[in-house]
Amino acid sequence: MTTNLDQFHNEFIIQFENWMKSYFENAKNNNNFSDVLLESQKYSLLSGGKRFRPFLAYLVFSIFSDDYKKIKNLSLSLEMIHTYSLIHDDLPCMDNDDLRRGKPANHKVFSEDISLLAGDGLLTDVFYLISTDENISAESKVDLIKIISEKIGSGGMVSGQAFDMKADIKIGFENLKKIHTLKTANLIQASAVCAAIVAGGSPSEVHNISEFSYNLGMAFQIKDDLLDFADTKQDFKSYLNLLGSEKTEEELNQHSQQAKKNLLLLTKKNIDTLVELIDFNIKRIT
Ligand code: GRG
Repeated sequence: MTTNLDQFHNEFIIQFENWMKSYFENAKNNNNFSDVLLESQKYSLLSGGKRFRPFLAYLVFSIFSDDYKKIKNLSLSLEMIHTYSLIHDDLPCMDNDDLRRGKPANHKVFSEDISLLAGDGLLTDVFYLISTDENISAESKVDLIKIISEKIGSGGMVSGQAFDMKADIKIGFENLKKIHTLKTANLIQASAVCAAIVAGGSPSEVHNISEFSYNLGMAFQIKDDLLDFADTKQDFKSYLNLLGSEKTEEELNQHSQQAKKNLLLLTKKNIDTLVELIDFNIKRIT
């Protein structure tokens, strides 16, 4: 059976692939772009991710507006930030992973220097894309730049990674929750909040979307822990290790239920796809 969520996903994928294509065409026409840098960025951006963050932005936007060109640059930016974080996360000085999505990690195909620069470029280009977006207001641009830099910068995702790198076996639940919040929930929350702002949501709507997406972001990471555990069973920086499987499932359900309650506070009627996304996360297998 095709669900509402499937329909939105099909529409989104078509739009997103077109947006990505035009992004790369523009980049290729810029003589200052290094070919190998662009190839390295392309390799990771086009290597089969779920596109969860831009899809969430698309769904949030859709409850307010259908003028999707307004979230083109935001959607690309969210996937570029996610991709930069994965390229850097796989580097030998970080998690030292040879594989990503079943394929050689970026630094295994290109070299460490190019991978590092590919990530730096993706992150920096986000701020160019947003600040030069002709479809959104100057006020929204400033809001987006503020939210994104706050959520993924030194007080956000980057410190989440630093805490993660320095964590030891005595980590404790509260510290792990903080790492999960900063490393994962923050970007998911920024994706939804920025989409609501671009769509013209009121301050109270943006607030509800923020609460919803924090809970969805935590549920996403807890589900990730459950999937990783099924794979490797050995990471001490995992809810499974600290809480056991029953309590971890409970945490997943609690955050998912709370996310649904946050959505119900929105006066918008068409929230079903976001509710379906919460359920999709609970059941996903990758
Ligand atoms: C500044 C050196 C430096 C690093 C940046 C690397 C980093 C900060 C942060 C790491 C962020 C990270 C790897 C978080 C984990 C989040 C997570 C659950 C990733 C997997 O996301 P999915 O499942 O992946 O959406 P796909 O493959 O579907 O795109």
